[in-house]
Amino acid sequence: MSLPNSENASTLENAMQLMIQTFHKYSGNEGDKYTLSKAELKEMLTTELGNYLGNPQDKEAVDKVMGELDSNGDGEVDFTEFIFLVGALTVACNKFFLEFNQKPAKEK
Ligand SMILES: [Ca+2]
Ligand SMILES: [Ca+2]
Repeated sequence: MSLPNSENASTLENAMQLMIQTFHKYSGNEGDKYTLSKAELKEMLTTELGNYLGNPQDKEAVDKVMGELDSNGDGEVDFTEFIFLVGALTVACNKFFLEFNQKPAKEK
């Protein structure tokens, strides 16, 4: 598979490339280069998703996210597991967006 260069890429293709780049920005910090350890996951959640998730400073919150994402139980979050999180959050955002737009204008 060859990635198109970003000048020609569509908006969605750009978004996909950004998801890949974002994952690898954090996954390469320690241990396996291609998976997120708990510390890497925490940094990614705090830095990239702080606006949506709040700051997951307490260890339990990170443990919970890790437990939910780590479907193969290896204690690390791989790219497939990461995309599941992004997909689930995107679905939640879309619902919020639809509800927001369905409200009568005066309630906005
Ligand atoms: Ca890693
Ligand atoms: Ca895993």
